[in-house]
Amino acid sequence: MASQMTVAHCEEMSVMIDNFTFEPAQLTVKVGTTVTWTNRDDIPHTVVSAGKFRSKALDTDDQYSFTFTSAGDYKYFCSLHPHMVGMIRVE
Ligand SMILES: [Cu+2]
Repeated sequence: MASQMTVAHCEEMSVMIDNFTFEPAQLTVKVGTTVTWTNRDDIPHTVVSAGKFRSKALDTDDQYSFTFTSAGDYKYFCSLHPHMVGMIRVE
């Protein structure tokens, strides 16, 4: 549908961590999608959603993947820099 916004229909999506920012900061995916975060910064970051998922500290070019199996809004942040926030909307 032309009027739809950034709804992703593929089953693998990527979020880049760059310059203390999750890019894109908000992502809408379908149930069953695997999202992979890649740290492009030269300092460590984490990807943490309270009670949902938690990565280890990601060094440069490290990746973390999580498969979303139920719908909802998954707010997440970097536990090392809590001002870094993002959200995955699963529908
Ligand atoms: Cu961080």
